[in-house]
Amino acid sequence: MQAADAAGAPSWTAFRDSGPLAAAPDAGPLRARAAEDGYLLLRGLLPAGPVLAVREAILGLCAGAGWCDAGGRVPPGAPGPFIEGQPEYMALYDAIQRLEPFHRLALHPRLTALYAALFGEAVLAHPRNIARVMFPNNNPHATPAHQDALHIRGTPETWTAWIPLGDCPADLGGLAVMVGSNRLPLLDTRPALGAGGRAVDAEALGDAWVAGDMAAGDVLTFHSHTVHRALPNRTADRMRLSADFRYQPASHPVAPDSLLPHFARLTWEEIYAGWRDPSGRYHWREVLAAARGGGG
Ligand SMILES: O=C(O)CCC(=O)C(=O)O
Repeated sequence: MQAADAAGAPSWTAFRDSGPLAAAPDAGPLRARAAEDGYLLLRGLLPAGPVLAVREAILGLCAGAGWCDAGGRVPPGAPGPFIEGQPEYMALYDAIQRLEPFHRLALHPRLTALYAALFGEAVLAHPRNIARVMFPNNNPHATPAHQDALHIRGTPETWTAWIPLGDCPADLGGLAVMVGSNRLPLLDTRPALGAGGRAVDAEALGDAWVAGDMAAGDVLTFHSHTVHRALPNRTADRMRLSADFRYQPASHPVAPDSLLPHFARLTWEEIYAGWRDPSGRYHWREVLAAARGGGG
């Protein structure tokens, strides 16, 4: 158990690793764990290579803007910290959204196989892929406690994959999840600082937080009603990079904006313009057509 602290981070116990369940041929125990805990921590689900390739590409953009060096270390006097919504952040974020390896990572066969096992049917990977660049000492702007269903709508049976882009010790600002909160209804929210801009009253929910160190290739996935929040990035000079990808059963309703680029500042045509390999573009169209009986 970690002690609660002045930065407002909750006390937490360690994640339960469900990696062995994901590797088993029978999906029953994996589904039972997902239904019970509302989250799955899957160590080494992804090979580190493609995760680190996305990290390197994003850090290249950040280094080009002078925010940090190519290793993610913020030098004294560097511009920032910047947060989502600020013009400097959004200009760099547009460049992240154009990165082919970033979008391709969301379609990694180990991710789609995981959700096929969890759902027992065809998987719709939302293309609205999210990246986060969290500066050091961002405490007031660490993502507040929330349920993704508020933003996703469509079907509650949507699961988020939170993937640290590089090794992510808890002190770098990992994610904390409230065990079993997937069984809660959609909760009231209030305006708050940090990604998403709204928070639930987490203190009223108890202290069943789990969190911990994660490594490149680890995946934390959770149900759209599962309450989660970021821990503060307590490091003096390290960027925390992560990705959020979402998946749902293909036969369930989908909100139209889940099929748009995150923040909808660019079109898919603009995002795809520089891609070397055209496969994977508009991947959701075929999945939705098949799920709704229209064929490929
Ligand atoms: O990475 C973060 O700080 C926030 C991730 C998250 O909670 C989300 O996108 O829903």
